[in-house]
Amino acid sequence: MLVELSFSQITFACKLSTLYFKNLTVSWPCPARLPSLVVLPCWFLSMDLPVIDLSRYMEISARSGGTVCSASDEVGNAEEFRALCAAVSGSLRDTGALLVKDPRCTAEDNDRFLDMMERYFERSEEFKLQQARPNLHFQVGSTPEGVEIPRSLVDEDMQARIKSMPKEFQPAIPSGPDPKWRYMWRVGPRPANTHFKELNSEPVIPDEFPDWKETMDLWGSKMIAAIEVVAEMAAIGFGLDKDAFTSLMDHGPHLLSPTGSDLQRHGSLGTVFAGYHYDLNFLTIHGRSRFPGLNIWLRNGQKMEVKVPFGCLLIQTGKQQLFSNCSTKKLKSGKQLISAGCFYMQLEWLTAGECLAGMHEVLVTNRTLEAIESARQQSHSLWRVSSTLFGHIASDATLKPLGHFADAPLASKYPPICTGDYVEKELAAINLKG
Ligand SMILES: O=C(O)CCC(=O)C(=O)O
Ligand SMILES: [Fe+2]
Repeated sequence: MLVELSFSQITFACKLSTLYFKNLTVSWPCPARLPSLVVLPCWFLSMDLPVIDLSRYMEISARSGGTVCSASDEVGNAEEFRALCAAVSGSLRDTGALLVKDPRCTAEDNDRFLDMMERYFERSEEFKLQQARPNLHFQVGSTPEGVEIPRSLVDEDMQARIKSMPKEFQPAIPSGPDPKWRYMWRVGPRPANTHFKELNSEPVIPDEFPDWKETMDLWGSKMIAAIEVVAEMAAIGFGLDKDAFTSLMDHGPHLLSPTGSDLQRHGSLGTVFAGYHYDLNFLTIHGRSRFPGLNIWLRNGQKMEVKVPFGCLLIQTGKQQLFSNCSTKKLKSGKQLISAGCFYMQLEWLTAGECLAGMHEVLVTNRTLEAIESARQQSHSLWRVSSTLFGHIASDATLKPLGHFADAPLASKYPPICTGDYVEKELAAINLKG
């Protein structure tokens, strides 16, 4: 089977694969030599996502005192630096996802976190309900199964879009709320003053888990450190100031948010743990899960089963990313927005050429079944735990078109919005805020 790729897709794919396979030397083909439309086998599109090693960026950045690409930089380094940043922003824009390697986020730390969360989710429902905080919109502590409603169940526009997709790329249609538990652990400093107290509440620590705080903070802070580097690289790649995103993330309500799915009870092929949705935050990072099942959709509409290579982290764009690029309609005063459908369409329209929120779902696939079988044989836990962290923009910060995006012809139609207002509306839409 053959597919047609546009010139820009080819150029970008060549850049990524060159970066990936040539260990980040910058030697992709001269665009002028590529024909304007090329026909390639479809495996080309279904190749694994590129892996960006963050350590090179960190090294070059540290050597140049943070003022990278200045005249004093070695030319080769400056080129490599720019290429790395362009690969990050390009992948986020074109696929909504990115694989990174960060030497600070070790497999040992990830395993320690997974081990503890398996022990937690294996506890009784009664125990876990003690940590639920519905009055705080479940933004700290546990969220029981059957509470979170996937966007695709309530958003008519999204449903129409799903129906219009080619059959092989359509997501599984959930029939009700997600049968997954979750734990929300707030990571990083909280703001001294905020209009959004529920979004920035004290963390909840379950009894009988003496290592809880240390384990969660260790893994959570490492994941945030990785997201911050990606956010810097993306900003540079998009032609914005290096700190354009990270300054807005400062004191954000970042949440280490592992999901916990009971594969003994919900382990049959096709069971949907997290129905087709986008994440409402800025950037999401996923460490390892011991059970596969995450599907993502690329910008071209293609569905891809994610295989995160050992030691790598998956980054996905969330909705706030889009706001940062293109802003939105006014919310503070009224109801007019996040009747999600129209909102989604506006963003899609506005960001043609820029980022889209990464759509994804989690379900029991054949590979999940194989992992269940193997876990059974080795008497390992049958709870599927995700190593998910939601990186947020600070609740009291304003989302608006940044830098040159403010000069986009349509920017004036989209006035600034307070992040906390936006988050609360989105939480209401997925049944987490009453
Ligand atoms: O369980 C997972 O692997 C990811 C779940 C997810 O998409 C989410 O928590 O938003
Ligand atoms: Fe998600």
